[in-house]
Parts: sequence; C-alpha cells; structure tokens
Amino acid sequence: MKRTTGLRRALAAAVTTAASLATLLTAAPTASADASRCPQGSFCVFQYAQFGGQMKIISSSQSTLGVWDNTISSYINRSDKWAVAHTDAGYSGNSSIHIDPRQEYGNDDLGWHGYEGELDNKISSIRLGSTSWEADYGYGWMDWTSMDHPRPAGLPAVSRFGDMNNDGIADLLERADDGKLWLLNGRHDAEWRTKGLLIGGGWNAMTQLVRHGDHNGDGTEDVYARDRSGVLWLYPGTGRGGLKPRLKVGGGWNSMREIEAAGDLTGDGRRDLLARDTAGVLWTYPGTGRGGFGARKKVGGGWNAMNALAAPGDMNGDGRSDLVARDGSRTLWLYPGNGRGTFGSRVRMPYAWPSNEPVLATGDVTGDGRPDLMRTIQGQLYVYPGTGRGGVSGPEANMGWDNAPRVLVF
Ligand SMILES: [Ca+2]
Ligand SMILES: [Ca+2]
Ligand SMILES: [Ca+2]
Ligand SMILES: [Ca+2]
Repeated sequence: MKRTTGLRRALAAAVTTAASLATLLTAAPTASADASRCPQGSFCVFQYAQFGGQMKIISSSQSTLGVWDNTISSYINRSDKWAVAHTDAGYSGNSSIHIDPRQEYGNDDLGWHGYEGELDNKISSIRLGSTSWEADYGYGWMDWTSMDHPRPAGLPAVSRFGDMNNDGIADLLERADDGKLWLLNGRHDAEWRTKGLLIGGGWNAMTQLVRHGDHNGDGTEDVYARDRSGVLWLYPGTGRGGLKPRLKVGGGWNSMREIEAAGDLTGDGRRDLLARDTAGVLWTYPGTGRGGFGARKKVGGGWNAMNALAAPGDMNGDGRSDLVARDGSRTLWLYPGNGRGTFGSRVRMPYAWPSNEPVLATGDVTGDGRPDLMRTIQGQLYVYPGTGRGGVSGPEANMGWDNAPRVLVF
C-alpha cells in the first residue's frame, strides 16, 4: 500500500510539474536545497543556485531543454559521464564548462557547482559523453585529416606498416581516455574527415600498445599489448581494421619500461620487438614470424638517458629498420639499424621535440613511400614528413588532438 501511495504521489507530482513547471521556474524556491536529492550515478541540474528549486536528471544528451531552457543555475554530477553545457540549442553558443564525472559537490572551483556569469540561467543544451572529447564533439574519436595517398609500389617491406585495413594507406589507432580503441582510417570521406571505427573497449587495462606490420605471417598488421600483470598479448589483425582474439606471448614483461614494435632489425625478414628494461638496457626480441620471439639480444645499456623511443621503420633508406630516441634536452636521435639487431652511430635530427609529448611513428602517413614522424603541439598533431635520408622536413598541421591523460595514438 505504501508503494501505491508513493506512486500516486509521484504521479501527482509529475502531473503538477508538467502542468506548471514554467510557473514554478519563475516562482520563489520551494524545494529543499539538498544535493543528496540527486541519485548516485546521475547528473542533475537545478533551478536555483546551490541545488535549490526543481531538479532534473540529465541521463542523455539534450539538444534542447524544453521548459528547462534558460533556467538552470546549479548542477551536480554523480554519473560517469562528462557534460558540456551550451548557451544555445543544438550544442552551440558558449560552452565554457566541462563537468567531470563524479564531480561531487563542494570540491570544485565554483564552490557550489553554480553556472556563474554568462551560463547562469542561459543554458539551452547539454551534451554528455564518456570522455571530455566526446562531450565536446559528440563522437569519441579524433578526426584525422588523413593524407589519403596510396603507398607507392615497390616500397621495401621493412617500411611497409601502418595499414590496418589493407587498402594501401596508413591508418592510426587511437585509444581514447575511456579505454575505447578506434581505427582512424587513412582514407577520408568527401569532407576530408575520418570516421572512427570502434574496435572495442577496455584498452585502459593495457600498459603498452604497439604495432609495426605483420608479425604472425598472415600478411595483415597486428597489435601487441602488455597488461598490468606483465603479460604480453598478440592481437592478430583481421586485415579489415579490426583485431582477432588475442594470443598469449608470455609473462614477465613488467620488467620493461618500454616496448616498441620496430620492424625487422635482424635482417631475416621477420619483424622484431625492442624493449628497454627499467635499468636502461635495450633488448632486441627477434620475431619468429609466428607472433612469438626467439632468444633476446642485448643492444646495450644507458638507454634511460632517453625519455622516449619510437620505431619509425627505415628512415634513412638503406632497407633496414631504424630507431628514434629523444633525450632529456629535447633532442631527437636517429639510430640506424645495422640489420644484425643493433644500431650504428646515431645522427641528430632537426627540431626541438617537446619533452613531455609523445613521439609518434606510425609509418608513411604522407604517402610518398617514406616513413614519417608526428608530434603534438598545443592540442594539434603535426606531421614531420620523412626525407628518406634519415631526416624530417617541416611540420604540417594534421588534426586536433585530445590531450586527455590516457589518450594514446600508435
Ligand atoms: Ca589503411
Ligand atoms: Ca598478422
Ligand atoms: Ca635504415
Ligand atoms: Ca612519408
């Protein structure tokens, strides 16, 4: 009976709300200013500051707000979604506030989670997303303004990597902040945009993600991933941009600070891994051509002087895979592979590379047959086209960059 009474009361309240919310919204506050009204797992907005007046639960993106248009003054986010509030319908106008997931009251810059200044009582749409980027743009992947040039025929196999869907054009893989893995197709649409293809979720469980062509001999590009327990997994590529069920390579890889899929370093035509251990020793793991590795070979010590490694393929055009490393002075060095699993004398590369941004090597993204490098500068990804003689030329802006903490492009 209590339930019926409660339901009737709720229905009556709903009818009253629907009939007179517009009136209520302009009347004096009556409901209690109690943030705990907002259920765990919900994002709630309130008519008045400090959680006062009527409350609305926002459980999906709202391109218009109906009777709630221009009436919201405070909020609390107990959901796992990001939210961005806009002053105009259709997610346009000013949108200066990013509302973090689990942003409980009393602990942010605004004190009481009020929409101050130009947003107070002026919100007309709210978009939710599982990442800040998705709440901003309405989709979870980064737009890649791809170059869309076919890879020239006759390119040495050592340089041929980056193409996940076998169309001859290098693609990017992006792990978004929420752990979703996206294929950013190198082939753009009519508007020069790339629509992300979702490979799957849960990739934040991985502490390393690398790829560099085909490792198991089926002609399609594969991915290696290390999980938190130190197990290395091979995810064979489908050749259509996706990944097949994973195969366990082995455990113990947490002794490695960094792993790079480096192409063929040993000269046998099979692709290998490089791994730097926590003591700074660099090791070559020769690929078997079936996804696993033979006995590792020591490259040398002292590599902890480098704060980033990248495996670009053959940068200097001698047919052997090379290594790029950035030192603590923002200098990038090319270590030319000698085809025996180690490297010749290093060569300094141009430009000062930011010390805290990734050095990206995902193959030939410009389509001239030469592997390229990429880096981010202030929220933008730039391509440094490889010269094919060991250097790179001036940067070309390529796409907006999601600089959330767990974003990874490889
Ligand atoms: Ca492709
Ligand atoms: Ca493969
Ligand atoms: Ca080379
Ligand atoms: Ca290129």
